[in-house]
Amino acid sequence: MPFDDLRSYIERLDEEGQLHEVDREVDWNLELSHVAKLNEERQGGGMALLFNNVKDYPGKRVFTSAMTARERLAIALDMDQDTSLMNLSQEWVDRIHGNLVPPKVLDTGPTKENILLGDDADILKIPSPWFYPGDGGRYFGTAGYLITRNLKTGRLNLGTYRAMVGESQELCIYMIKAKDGEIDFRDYQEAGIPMPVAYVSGADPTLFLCGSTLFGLEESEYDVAGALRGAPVEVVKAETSDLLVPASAEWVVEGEIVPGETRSEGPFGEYTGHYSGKGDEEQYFIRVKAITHRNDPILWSTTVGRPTTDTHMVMSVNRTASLWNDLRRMQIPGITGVYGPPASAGRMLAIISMKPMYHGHSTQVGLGAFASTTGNYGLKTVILVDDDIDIENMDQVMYALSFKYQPEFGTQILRRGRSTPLDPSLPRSDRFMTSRVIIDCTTPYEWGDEDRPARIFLDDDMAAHVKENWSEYFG
Ligand SMILES: Cc1cc2nc3c(=O)[nH]c(=O)nc-3n(C[C@H](O)[C@H](O)[C@H](O)COP(=O)(O)O)c2cc1C
Ligand SMILES: [Mn+2]
Repeated sequence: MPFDDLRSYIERLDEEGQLHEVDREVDWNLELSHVAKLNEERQGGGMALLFNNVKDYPGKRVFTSAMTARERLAIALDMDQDTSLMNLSQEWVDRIHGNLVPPKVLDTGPTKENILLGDDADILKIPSPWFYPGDGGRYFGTAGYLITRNLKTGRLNLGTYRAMVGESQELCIYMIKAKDGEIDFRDYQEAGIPMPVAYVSGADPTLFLCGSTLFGLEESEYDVAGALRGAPVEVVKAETSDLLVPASAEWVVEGEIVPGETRSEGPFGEYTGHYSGKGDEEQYFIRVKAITHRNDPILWSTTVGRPTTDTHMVMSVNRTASLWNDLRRMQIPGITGVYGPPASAGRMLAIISMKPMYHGHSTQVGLGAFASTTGNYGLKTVILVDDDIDIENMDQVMYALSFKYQPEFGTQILRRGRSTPLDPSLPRSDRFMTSRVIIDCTTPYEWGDEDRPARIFLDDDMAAHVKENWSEYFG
């Protein structure tokens, strides 16, 4: 059963023993984020946390650490809690491949329980945390998403872009160049009109999962989320525009981004484990016109920062899924597994297992990954292994790199690919392009039997005999 809202997800986590409520007062200034982060860094990803008592904000709660354990991601996707990350991605692909479910428009919903307009729409009323000491401000938007409408096609986009609290009615948005929201804004800039936007925190978790996934420019995350959750997303019209927002959203900040207007944004402790920017970067910002929220609202936050955070886990699952889906659409045969591990935020490095079937097949898979919608953006390393390697097991991947990889013919370097401006391996002033490498650990298809290494297997009969008599050897 899909979740109707953030609360039903939190309730389910509680039933499964995955939730801890923090009743002690915590300061939104560093303390809350540090409790969350140190909790997340415990073995197994800690617990999901519901902060019930945030300094200066009685009655307003903050939810963190939702996805740092695989079990909680599985619950969000209504899957068995033992499912591995790669298998969650595989299920994701199966649910959305060739399937779109448009949202259902309702007359009203819980998000309209409180409507703040004009000067009342003050973002300082939201208990946004200050995360890391070098950050440039408090961040309302971490586990949320910006909703925009394409001026020409009418398509609604949900994009997870961080949002920093500026003045009481200004919310700065870090929308990296050529993200869908930024491309939408180009048409408004050309027409010289403001772009209506809504920033959402706290609804069905699949919406956040989709907001941070790279789909095609034409695709609406609402339609994909409908397919992923197996039911239409319920939405209502925004107060100040014709945008549609989740009917159950805990918080919605509405307003507009005005062409030509920017504010300084950041730095922010990012998922690369480094600060992005030095506080000297100008970004677009929302002129806030309205805020709607539920009674006793819950702000959904994530710590971002060094691995492993929600960002790494979520992007591991959704980037693996979208890369796998892209490769499936390319109809490249023989791919048996795709995995972007959490330590790479699922996106800087991908491991792909395959059965080479023809000359040049493994090169095709490597190039296909880099040319795909997902891999084209920021993917730097593709490791290819034979299908007998369990690619979620890093010991096995290290084994393949050690024994099956030959640097001379296993390495192909590519140049001038699209990079992310957050990549700390590039100089800060020049981060839009990156080099790439295919590390091919598969046994070359063209090798004949003479050259192929013979793998060791146990003798089946003897192994069965030993297992049968196990206790006699070890009893
Ligand atoms: C927690 C989290 C925070 C993110 N913050 C940003 C951000 O500040 N700016 C950005 O451009 N992308 C950010 N991303 C990545 C985008 O969400 C991702 O590229 C997504 O595809 C954007 O949506 P779009 O493809 O519709 O543009 C973030 C992802 C996560 C999981
Ligand atoms: Mn999009």
